This record gives sequence, structure tokens and C-alpha cells, in this order.
Amino acid sequence: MAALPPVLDVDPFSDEFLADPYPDHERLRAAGPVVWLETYGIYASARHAEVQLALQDWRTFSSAAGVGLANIEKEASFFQPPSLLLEADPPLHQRTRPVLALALSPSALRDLRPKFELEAHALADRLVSRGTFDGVTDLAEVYPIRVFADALGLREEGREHLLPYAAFLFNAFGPRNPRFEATLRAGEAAREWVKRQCNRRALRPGGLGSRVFDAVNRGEVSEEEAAVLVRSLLSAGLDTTVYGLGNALFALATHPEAWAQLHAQPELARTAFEEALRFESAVQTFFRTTTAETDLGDVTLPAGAKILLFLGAANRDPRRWDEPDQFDIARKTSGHVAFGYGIHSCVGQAVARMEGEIVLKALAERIERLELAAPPVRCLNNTLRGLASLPLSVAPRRH
Ligand code: QZP
Repeated sequence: MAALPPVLDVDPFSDEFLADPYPDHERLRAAGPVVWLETYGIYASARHAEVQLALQDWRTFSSAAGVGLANIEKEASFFQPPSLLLEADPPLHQRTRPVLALALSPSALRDLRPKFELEAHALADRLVSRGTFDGVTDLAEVYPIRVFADALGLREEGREHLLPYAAFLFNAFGPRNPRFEATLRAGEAAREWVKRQCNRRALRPGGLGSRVFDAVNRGEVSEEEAAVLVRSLLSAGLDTTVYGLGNALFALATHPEAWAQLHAQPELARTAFEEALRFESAVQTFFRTTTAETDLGDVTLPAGAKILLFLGAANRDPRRWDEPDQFDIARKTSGHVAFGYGIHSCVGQAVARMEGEIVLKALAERIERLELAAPPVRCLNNTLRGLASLPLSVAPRRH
């Protein structure tokens, strides 16, 4: 029988919550499968089963009203025009998604891998020889921008806009709070630059971006639509991996037994990165909007309701995971929702995994001990969880 949801006064976009969300995640999961957050007048779920059910049922839990707090059918979207992927339902999504899926296909990735490895090895050599470095500003922010922006075919000039753009964009999925305001000015300037980079002529021929425009020649999308799809690569493809790599390094630097295991077996790099995604999910939350009255868990939601899905909390739900708060690079991580789930699950996840695997493997081969050199500094964002700084000291492998 459907019940009224428990009412919580938790603000998931407050500094206190974002600095350490895990105690509140437990409160949210314990309160029920679906709760009501009175601060914003929204439903929310932090349990794995309900998060997965909602993501699976795209007809009822729609993306077309936006995946942020704002209902973009009533208010303006951050994106002008809206994303043809993230903020679209079938049938539109069925036409646009394959265009990016093809650009990011296994064969496209096979071509990219040697370059990604070369860059990782050069960067790892340089950083390890220094003995201390910042895992975020010297590595996590450097590597994806180099390899992914190169792969996309972006010009070198202006790449400093990419991170402020993403900081603004991911804040914009939340409320118009001071954190959002603080990134607005740099974000708007960056948005103009990003827009200009999404034209066919701005992109290096043969790169991933230009590959998206091949779909115009095949008659699958219009020239304007292709530019908006290239924008999706720029929006979703950089900061997510920056935060994901930083979080993985943080977890490994604070779990010496995990590092020892990875150093002994660098081929565990791929599963170590996967466990880091589960343990500290870079994308913590996004929303869906109901298209009809529906039951989820023990609650009846009306049509047109926003529901906040806590991916990071689902990835630590004890109903789904043994010892969820333990970082264990040998665990079976399949079923985590760090890349989402269902028709909208991350179209670039193979690229992200390749970056994570290659970077962690390059470091594991060179570093025997990885430790914090000073306390890390968190970067609070309405959607992303990650660090602004991660001072590391490394003991190189003995020969
Ligand atoms: C951002 C787009 C975690 C997601 C919200 C990241 C993301 C995905 C797609 C787009 C933007 O299509 O613009």
C-alpha cells in the first residue's frame, strides 16, 4: 500500500552535506526507499534498488524536463539549446545517442589507446622523478584535458575555459545557491568559448568532434544538431574524469594495502578505478521528472514531480553491497551506478575507464609507496564530488 514519504530537512546542496555526504546518505537510505526533501519540495531516493528502477523506467522517469533541479519545460535550461542527449527522451534520444556511441566506439578507442598510453607514461615519469606532486593539479586536471581534448580535436588556445565551464555546468544542475553564483561569471565566458569550438570548422579533421559531423553527411542529424552533440562531449567528458581520477588517487593514497596490491599487480588498475568510482562517485546525483503518477518503493509520486537520485549513496547501499564503506580493489563492482544505468548510462564510459586504467597502471608500475604529503583540499560542487588539491609523496619502485 502506498504511503506518504518520510519528510527530511536535509539539504543535499549545502556545504556541510557536500563536505561529508556519507552520514546523511545513511540517514536518507534509512528513512525509506523514497523520501521528501522539504528544502526544495522534491522526492529523492538514496537506495540502490529504487535508483536503478527509476533509471531503468525512462518512460515514467523522464529526462526531457532536465536532469537538474529546474524543470526546463517551465524554466530556462543551462543549455541553450538543451542537450539532445542528456535532456532528451526517445524517440529523439534514439536518433542522437548512436551518433556519439559510434564516435566513441571500441574501434575508435583502439585508435586512441597508444596516444593515451604515451601521454600517461611521460607524465608519470615526470611526476615520479619529482618525489612529490599534486594528484589533482599536476595529474587529474592535466591528463584528461591533454588526451581527451586532443582526441576531440580541440585547439590548444582557450582550453583553460574547460574546467570553469564544467564547474558552472555541474553546479547548474543544483539550486541557484552561492556555490552556483560563484562559478557563474567564469562559466558564462567559458560557455561562449565552448560554443565556438563546436563548429565543424573549429575541430581538427579526423578527431572525435569532426567524426560527429560525419553523421550529418550520412543524414542522421542536422549540422546544428551535430554541434550540440559535440558540446555534449565537452560538457560530460572532462570534469567527470578529472574528479574520477583525483578521487581514485585519494582512495589509493589513504589505503596503503590497496596500493601495495596494485603495485604488485598493476593489471588490477582497471578494477581499482572501477572500485574508486563506486567508493567515491564523481557524479553524486541527478534528477528525473515523472511523466505520470507512479509508485516507487512504498510511495506514490504524482505526475510532473522531480526526484533526486543519489548515485553515490546507491553505490554504498548496504542492501546491495557487503561492507560498502570499505575500499576494496578486488571486489566485484558490477552493478554500481556511477555511470548511471539504462538508456542514458554514460556513452563515454569506455573512454573514462581507459583513462583511469592507463593512468593508474602507469603510476602503479613506477611507485612503491603512495602517501598524502599534506591534507587534501575538497572542491565543493552541487553535482560532482572531488578535490581541488591532493598533495602526494611517492617512493619510486626499487630496481
Ligand atoms: C553532462 C550533455 C553526469 C552527466 C550529467 C554529465 C553530462 C552528460 C551529458 C551532457 C552534459 O549531453 O550535454
